Amino acid sequence: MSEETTEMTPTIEVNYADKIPNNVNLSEDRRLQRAMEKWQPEFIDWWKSMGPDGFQDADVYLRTAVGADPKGWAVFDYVKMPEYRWGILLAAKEEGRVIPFGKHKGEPAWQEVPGEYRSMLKRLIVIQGDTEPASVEQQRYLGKTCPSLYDLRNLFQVNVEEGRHLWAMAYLLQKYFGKDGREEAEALLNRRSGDADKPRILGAFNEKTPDWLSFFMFTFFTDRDGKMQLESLAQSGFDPLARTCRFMLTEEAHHMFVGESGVSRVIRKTLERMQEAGISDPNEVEAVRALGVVDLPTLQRKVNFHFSVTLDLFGAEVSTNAANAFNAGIKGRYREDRIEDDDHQLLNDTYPVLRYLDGELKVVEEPALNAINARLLDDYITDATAGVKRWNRLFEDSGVDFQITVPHKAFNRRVGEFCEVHVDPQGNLVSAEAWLAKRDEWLPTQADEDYLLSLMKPVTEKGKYADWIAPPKQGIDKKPGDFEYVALN
Ligand code: BYC
Ligand code: FE
Ligand code: FE
Repeated sequence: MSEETTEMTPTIEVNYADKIPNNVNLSEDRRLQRAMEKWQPEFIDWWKSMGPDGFQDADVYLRTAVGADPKGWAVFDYVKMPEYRWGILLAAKEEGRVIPFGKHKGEPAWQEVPGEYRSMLKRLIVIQGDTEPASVEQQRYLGKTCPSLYDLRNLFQVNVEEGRHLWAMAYLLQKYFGKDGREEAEALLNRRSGDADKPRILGAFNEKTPDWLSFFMFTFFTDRDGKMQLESLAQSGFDPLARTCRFMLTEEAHHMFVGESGVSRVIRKTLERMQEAGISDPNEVEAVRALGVVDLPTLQRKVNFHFSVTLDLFGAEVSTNAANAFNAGIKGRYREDRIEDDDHQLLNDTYPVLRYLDGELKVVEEPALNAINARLLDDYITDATAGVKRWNRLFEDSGVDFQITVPHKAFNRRVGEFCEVHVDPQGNLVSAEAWLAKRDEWLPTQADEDYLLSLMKPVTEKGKYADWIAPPKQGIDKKPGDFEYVALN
């Protein structure tokens, strides 16, 4: 498996001489520059108090985006995280770009915020921006139990890039939304993941990420929502948003790589130990746990949890918010520019949506505009399922009869069409009692979590890995196995 690459390679000329690295001519916009320079120390305060706990002085082998060469936009070097060159990076402007969908389709893309869509646009940018620091907060304590320096470095790479994604949204708010944009940019630094009084906006971003398997599942499943949402926003008729998201997508690929390869390594280690011990039945959980590796039923429950919680991030399947955003040309569909079988306005189209109606789950043709979220959700499920299939190849020839499955889309939902009903992972409606009776088979239990936490012993020796996870097949930046990815001072 190699790192996912996106086809959109940005051309950037980054000005690293400025206090804030940027490719948006920041020094020519004094008002914005002042606003960003005021926000910067507040961001650093937030980073130091809510970012990775305990590693702020460590030298971390990180990549930073530089230069204009499309193939070589990243340089790797040792950096102390608070000194990371966060900045404002947009993908290159496409001359003559037009709005690709909705009722303004074909009109020149907006370079300024269209007044009538101001509040809608601001809301979407705020929601996107809110997830970025939230994930850093959720992952704050993971460094203390890292399975290796390689993994520690990947965690921190993801964290600094989510920090940069926050910068990206703070830039849009401060440049294009005046005083209330500046207030929203501050509020992004003031909400806290999981806080009862000032929680992050979306559900999944208030959950805990207490162990490394959760981290890998999160980056595989939840960062993939980031990919889908950013791809949709990258189509926006509001050009600065489109260009910002396009650049963010180049960073997102690495996050999903960390998740996919992380879970793969967990599976490989479990299979290796099971084979050595002569265990072929995945349901011999106690025997497998005695080997000090993650048992496969627990892995499946983790998949069920992270998948279903992430599906909630798509909002209601049938949504007028989403219809309005599409019609306005603000938020498109997944890779709208590659959809060839409709007119990108959808006034007369329908889309099949699974709904809960008259006591049953059934597919209903809905007006396509109202089904924008449902379609993105389906696209997400396709994308995530392909990744799960790659995991399942690991079981072939292992002698262990097991396959990971993603649960039905109605399973364990809190938002949208299925939030009121109880559905099993196969998609059958069940009673509340039946659901509760099976809950511990389907979703991680406290005992599962306790077991996972018992495995989380830090390994910080160069080239060494915790016993529950296989080493990666390749180093980062082609570094050898014993490379010191993080120098703990
Ligand atoms: N939790 O019509 P509805 C990422 C609210 S991940 C709480 O159902 P809509 C990342 C909704 O706000 C990508 N509330 O949904 C990953 C609305 O409230 P108001 C993040 C929710 O608006 C890993 C009401 O319910 N980016 O980048 O069509 C690490 C009815 O709304 C939830 C985005 O999401 C929920 N789950 O769609 C780091 C893109 N769902 O306004 C980063 C921007 C819905 O009536 N956001 N509600 O008070 C959007 O496009 C949309 O806001 C949503 C919701 C897709 C989230
Ligand atoms: Fe992000
Ligand atoms: Fe991400």
